Amino acid sequence: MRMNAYALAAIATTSLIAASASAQSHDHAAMNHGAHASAGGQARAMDHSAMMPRATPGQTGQAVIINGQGAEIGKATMTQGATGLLIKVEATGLTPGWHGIHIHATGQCAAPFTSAGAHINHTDPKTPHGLLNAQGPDDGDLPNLYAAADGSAKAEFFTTQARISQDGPGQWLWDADGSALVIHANPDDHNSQPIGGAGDRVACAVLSAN
Ligand SMILES: [Cu+2]
Repeated sequence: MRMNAYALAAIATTSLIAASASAQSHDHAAMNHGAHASAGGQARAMDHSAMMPRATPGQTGQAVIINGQGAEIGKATMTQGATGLLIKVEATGLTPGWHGIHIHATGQCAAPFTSAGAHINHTDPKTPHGLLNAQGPDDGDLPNLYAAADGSAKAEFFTTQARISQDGPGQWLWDADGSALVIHANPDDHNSQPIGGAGDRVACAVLSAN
């Protein structure tokens, strides 16, 4: 009997609260929203400063893209954002279709561009290649670049794993030996090792302070 009485009392109390909340739902919603937004904003700001360094946005850089014969076929324009780097690619003379494009570790573009080294990947332990790899990606990974039937390609990429500013998130591309943006012959499957089956290096741009 006592258990039942307590249970009934608990239900009655719950119902009362529910009814009260329902009757004042409009005011409560407004109050909760304001409180939530304030607390949420503070929490996000704290998470950012604790987990991800922010860059001062606005710094820019340009790089010339050359093909395997050393001819200029386009340019890459980099703009630093607070949380990552925007890379705008404009190129011509590519074979139509998808092409893997990555940031490589060394700022040297001597054909066949092996001089550009492997992908920037300075995390410890190093992560495998692939934006869609369960253990990846590595820091140099980007989505594929698409060249139209006339061989021209225009795209913007944004990566949080690289920067041109001295401080900020990701690898600093303008370090002592620079870095390189490399376009491959084939699309990157974003998963397999070491470069997602992207094949030969067909174009390259030296990334360094200018
Ligand atoms: Cu590559």
